[in-house]
Amino acid sequence: MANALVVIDVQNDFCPGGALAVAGGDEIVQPINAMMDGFDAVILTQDWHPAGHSSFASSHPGKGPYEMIEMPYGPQVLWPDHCIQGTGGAAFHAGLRVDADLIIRKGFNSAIDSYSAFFENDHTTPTGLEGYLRTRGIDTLTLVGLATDFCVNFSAVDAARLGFKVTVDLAACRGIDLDGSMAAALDGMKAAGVTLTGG
Ligand code: VGL
Ligand code: ZN
Repeated sequence: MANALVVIDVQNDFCPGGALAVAGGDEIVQPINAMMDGFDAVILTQDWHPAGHSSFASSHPGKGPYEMIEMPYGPQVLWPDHCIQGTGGAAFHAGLRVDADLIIRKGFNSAIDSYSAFFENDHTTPTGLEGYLRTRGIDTLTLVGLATDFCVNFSAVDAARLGFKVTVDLAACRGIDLDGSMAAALDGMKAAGVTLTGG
């Protein structure tokens, strides 16, 4: 069986100067590039929202960024407008190697957010990544990228639940940490059977 490096959302809007900047987000670019040759496959994910996406605070009059709302599929954090399809903010960091096997986009459905690379936030609608990995015989994943406590966390927990052997290399991740979300994410990943390294 084969392994893959899954690089989550290393995009300009999640790096310093971006719309939803993660502290130190750009520090992981070179370490991730250096890891890529050590895997059978490299997969990049790209957060890819239409303008007016339902996860944007600007789509909910009277609400501000980082407030919570109840969506049909559960609670949802409201974010600043970010990673709008085709904008510079949605582009990968200019230093990131993009000679990957697969680039998978997520969050393109206006009505639902998609933190995980595997399922939208209803935890049901698949992105297709599971099928891609299985048909390539990939059973072992290392996840890196942004943000540790949102898209990396949701992707890692889903992958473990699907039966993949999952490692998150925390040295090549950076987090947002909203109301204790970092500690909760680390606990949740451990409980799901994800191996955490580089912390
Ligand atoms: C992310 C918040 C909103 C992430 C994406 O990549 O972690 N976080 N959209
Ligand atoms: Zn997003």
